[in-house]
Amino acid sequence: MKVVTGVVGNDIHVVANRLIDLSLQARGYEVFNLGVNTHLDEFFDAVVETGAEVLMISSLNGEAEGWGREVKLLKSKYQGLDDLIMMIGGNLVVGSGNPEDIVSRYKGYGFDLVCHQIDLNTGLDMLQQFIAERSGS
Ligand code: B12
Repeated sequence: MKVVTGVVGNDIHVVANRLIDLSLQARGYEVFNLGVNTHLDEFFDAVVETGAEVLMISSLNGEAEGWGREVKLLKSKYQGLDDLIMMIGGNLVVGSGNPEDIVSRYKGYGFDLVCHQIDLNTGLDMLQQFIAERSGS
């Protein structure tokens, strides 16, 4: 399964991005890593170009909160992304907030899986479970 990943916005925190790349590969995914400082439209362009089934975005400095609001509008401009699995993780706000509120806000932005301050392997297990449930196995 193909995954496009990267760190959204003007966010230069690279360590988690490298770990995500390696961990996804270790689990058998084909990874297209756009790295840090990636703007939202670049993610969707890469999904279309590669035919990826999963878009996995990181935010460490919290600026995804601003970008998130544009996700639905931007996604609607591309054809054929209805089945794209949208996942986001890292530090999803600037400062702190109620984790339940943060998850429901990002689900409202159009993300299927929201991993606010959740360990990477737990998040990747959630993805695997989501894929299995969706395919009915
Ligand atoms: C190293 C670091 C830096 C380095 C980055 C070097 C580099 N090129 O990577 C430097 C010094 C440059 C830096 C700069 C800044 N930083 Co900084 N930085 C850190 C620090 C200390 C460690 C980050 C790290 O690498 N951790 C190791 C990795 C492995 O862990 P992680 O990033 O937490 O990722 C884990 C999970 O979040 C998860 N994960 C991440 N993404 C995803 C995605 C999915 C889908 C899933 C499932 C899981 C997942 O997986 C990882 C492993 O479990 C953290 C504080 C901390 N202790 O975490 C602050 C921190 C991230 N930085 C912070 C800030 C504010 C900044 C600056 C804005 C500071 C400033 N005023 O200039 C700038 C940002 C500049 C920019 N344009 O982005 C804040 C963000 C706060 C927030 N969101 O509210 C933090 C949390 C510090 C703090 N407590 O305030 N930083």
